[in-house]
Amino acid sequence: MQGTILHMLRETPGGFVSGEAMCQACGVSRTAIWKHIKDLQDAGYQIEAVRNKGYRLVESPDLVTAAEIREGLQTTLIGQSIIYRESLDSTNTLAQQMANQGAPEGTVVIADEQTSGRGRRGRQWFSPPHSGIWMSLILRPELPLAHAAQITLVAAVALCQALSRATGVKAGIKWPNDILFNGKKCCGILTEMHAEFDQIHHLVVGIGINVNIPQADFPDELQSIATSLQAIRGEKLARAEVVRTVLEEFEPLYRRYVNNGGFGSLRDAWKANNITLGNRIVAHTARGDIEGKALDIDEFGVLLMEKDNGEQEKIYSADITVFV
Ligand code: BT5
Repeated sequence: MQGTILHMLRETPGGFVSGEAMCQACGVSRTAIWKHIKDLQDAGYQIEAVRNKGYRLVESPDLVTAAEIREGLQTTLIGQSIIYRESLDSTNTLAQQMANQGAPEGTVVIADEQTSGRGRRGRQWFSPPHSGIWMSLILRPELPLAHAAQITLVAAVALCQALSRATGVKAGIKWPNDILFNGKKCCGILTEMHAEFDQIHHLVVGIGINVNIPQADFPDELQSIATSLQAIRGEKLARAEVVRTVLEEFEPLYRRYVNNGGFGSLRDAWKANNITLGNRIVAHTARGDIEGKALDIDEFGVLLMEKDNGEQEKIYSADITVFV
């Protein structure tokens, strides 16, 4: 209902919407409308109420609530259900629970802050309040297990395109799960999965984007390696709008991944957005560090590198350092 009220206020920019019109649209009493307006004001919306005129939206806060994200969202699958919480330990944890309980494909779990945001291999993800996008997508692709990890690469293409669009500055993908601007990380992806036999039961794609974090607000250990959209663009961005851009870029790529049986058909798009291939890299793998040149990525998303002794090596899983 709050979504309907906000929508009506936004449809009349600068003007008043009568309480009566809201009552009719929502099918509730004037008192109920007034209560919702109070709740919106408490959440930070500046709404002016004038007797005999109605309500006017003066200013909206930068929120990532379901109502804010839905406003004008152009997708038909991803984000049809949105679960918002002010604070969560990790959106991936709640998304996993909800997926296990049958939440539909395309469900988005999003929080204003995370108290235990996580990266890969038990690392921490800095997720302060009011300034980032910390969200998880629940997906149920009907694909064999072998294709599950490729979803990280699909999401990376979508994010790279979305963040380039949002800032007007070209972002780049560092294999496998980082989006960088000028060599600094602004977004990371954490895919977790649940499989039964050889089939994917569900995937949870966790996405962290630093949006309105001034460079000085990153902790010391992230100062030289992290950046935010605000730092790149030179001004704040509306987080809900960035979420919509991400979901809208992701949906068609996800459909291609599902309908064409994996990452192969997105390989060219990945290559067009990557900053990994052609460069010297060190792959930090479970078997130790491997140095050489990143040559190519295959249709399964595996990185091919040429070692300094001329031998070729396939990298399935690693952190990499790129020397540009
Ligand atoms: C990642 O891991 O990059 C995956 C990050 C996924 C975060 C999202 S937020 C929503 C969802 N819920 C979660 O709990 N997680 C997901 P990895 O490649 O392991 O990188 C982690 C490393 O990035 C850390 O060890 C730090 O060095 C660095 N780091 C931590 N926070 C950062 C931030 N906000 N921005 C840039 N770098 C960060």
